[in-house]
Amino acid sequence: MVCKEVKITAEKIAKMEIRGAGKIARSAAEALKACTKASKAKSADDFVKELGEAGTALIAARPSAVSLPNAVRFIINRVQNANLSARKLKELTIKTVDKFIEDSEKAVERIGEIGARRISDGDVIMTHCHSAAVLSVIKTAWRQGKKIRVIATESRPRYQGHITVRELIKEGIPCTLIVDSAVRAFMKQADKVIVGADSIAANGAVVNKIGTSQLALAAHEARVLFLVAAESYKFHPQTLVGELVEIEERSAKEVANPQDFRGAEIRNPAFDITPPEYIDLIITEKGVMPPQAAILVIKEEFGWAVTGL
Ligand code: RUB
Repeated sequence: MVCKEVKITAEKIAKMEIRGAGKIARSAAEALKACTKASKAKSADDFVKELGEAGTALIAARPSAVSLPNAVRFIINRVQNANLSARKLKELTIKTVDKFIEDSEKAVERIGEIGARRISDGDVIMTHCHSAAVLSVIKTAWRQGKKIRVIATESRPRYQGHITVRELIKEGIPCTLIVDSAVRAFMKQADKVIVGADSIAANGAVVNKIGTSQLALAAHEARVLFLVAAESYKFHPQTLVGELVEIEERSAKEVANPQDFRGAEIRNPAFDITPPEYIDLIITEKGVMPPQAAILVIKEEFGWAVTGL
């Protein structure tokens, strides 16, 4: 039986009331903290079991964003490997969650600082969906006085592009909202494309909102730089041992009312994969790197022994 807080968070993640890879990870960590505070476990074994069950329920909520299992494992691995009493383990869990959240927020800020160095005065930046890491880069550059403009796709079917545009308007950044199918037509106006990531595989391929790979293709054709902004916990350790990133397929009802199209199949994959050949740079809190360096990040973050994860 998982605690109420975990159930509520898992449900909110599944329904996308909590969304965006970074936010999903931090909310899952918060849920583990709430679960720890509510735990009545008297023995260390019982507590670790409870935490494990909570982690499994959270991980099952959305499959494509590796930030979610990475966050859960970061916390549980530390607790599991500590030989402490239940009370001490609970204290350690809370501390580990707080550290994860603090580091994750700092990473977004640092990505903003590093990424902004790649933005020039006058740049037109195209983006897709809504990514906190991307907005950190754009806002930092703007706050540095760079006169930039943003072209944002609406990102059907859930219109996360609207969230991006509202955030840009609030900041006073000039922006243009376009339909997803206008990407190629507007690419000529762009100097750079910056997108976020839900998972980055060992070969440098990036899993992000459906349509990202079309932006990459159009950017490649128009010789526009294609950048990805992502924290290092969005790199996927199991891809090193051959695991494929599962692409989440969401309800057809998000696309259209199936009753109106009886006899037709309606598909709704939430993410797609952009191959490394179409990516110029990945901006992480640790620095800017080509996608081919993904394997080094995975090695540094998770070690080679990922099979036991
Ligand atoms: C969101 C999405 C974002 C990444 C990165 O998809 O694809 O680009 O999650 O976001 P969804 P962030 O809306 O389906 O969750 O930089 O905020 O972690």
